[in-house]
Amino acid sequence: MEIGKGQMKIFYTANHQLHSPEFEVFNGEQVPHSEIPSRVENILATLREEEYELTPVESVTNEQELLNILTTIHDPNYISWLQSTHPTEAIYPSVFNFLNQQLLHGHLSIQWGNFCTDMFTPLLPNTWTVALTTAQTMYAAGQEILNGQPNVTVIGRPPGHHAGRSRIGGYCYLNNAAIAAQLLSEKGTVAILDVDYHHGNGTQDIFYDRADVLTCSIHADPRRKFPYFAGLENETGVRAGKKSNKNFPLAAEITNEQYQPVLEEAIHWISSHKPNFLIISLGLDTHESDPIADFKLTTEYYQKMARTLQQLNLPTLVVLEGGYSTEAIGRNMVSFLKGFS
Ligand code: SP5
Ligand code: ZN
Repeated sequence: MEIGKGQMKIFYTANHQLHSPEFEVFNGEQVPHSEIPSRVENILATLREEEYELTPVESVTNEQELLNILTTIHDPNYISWLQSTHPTEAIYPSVFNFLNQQLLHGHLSIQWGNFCTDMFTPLLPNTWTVALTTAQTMYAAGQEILNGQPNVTVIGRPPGHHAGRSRIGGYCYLNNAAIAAQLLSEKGTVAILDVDYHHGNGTQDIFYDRADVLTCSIHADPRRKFPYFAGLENETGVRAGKKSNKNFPLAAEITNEQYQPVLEEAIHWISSHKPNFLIISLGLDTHESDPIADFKLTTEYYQKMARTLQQLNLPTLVVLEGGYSTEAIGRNMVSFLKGFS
């Protein structure tokens, strides 16, 4: 099936620049943050040059439905805390609450430690507003798919796939892919394929005990790279979700030629479960130029990746996750989208 530009709908978040973390903390040191507004700005500029039509999502118009979805996929305590907390400066966690099941109070940096797993993911004054707009964008994209649009792409920030049910991290706050998956799961089985360089641990966590949303991730081996504590092959799901999760951890410096057969195996696994909808968590941090990752995929390869994904012949929602080369990210996104046209 050939999909022209006209049949491809691209949404973006208009206010994403309001969430702009300055630094992350690694081993006690402040280093410049990687998940910055110029990532999405570079993509939007490149798409405009290529004359793609872009639809902005300016405001949250379905707040109640959104909150219903968000409190299904995330811990309601986390969502209500995020919604009702209004920090006036960047909050980094100081203590992580692994000691008890109670929610700890005190300074916001203590409260953030109830829900956060790392020091890469600060809570900023506008994080909730921006994350909720991206959530709205995912909701709109899911509705487009339900209305028969064959391919919808969402260019938004912050990313989502490291946000789990009640523990978030890795630059992510609300799990964007999971929002659309939850919406689509009311009408059929959903498969989420995560091709970000990093394991989609949050997405895996949210759907780990469910059969109606399959989760599959191709990523750097977590024994070597973030998120470190999830992403191995033997994580296959529990209870109703048994065998509904599949992980492909890979070595460093993977080339196009080495990636392609893994992608085909992932597609084979997905198609054997006969899903009705496909969601792609598209991280462009697998590119050879990425400053925080070490795969060797080329710009041209993303076109082949998209063509390969079309073998599944499913309504497909693509959502941006990582990708930190602010030079190459736009070209890589265009290459991917060309694979659909
Ligand atoms: C969505 C996504 O791709 N999240 C990835 C989070 C990975 N964080 C690991 C942080 C270690 C790298 N720090 C180097 C920062 C240089 N600016
Ligand atoms: Zn990533």
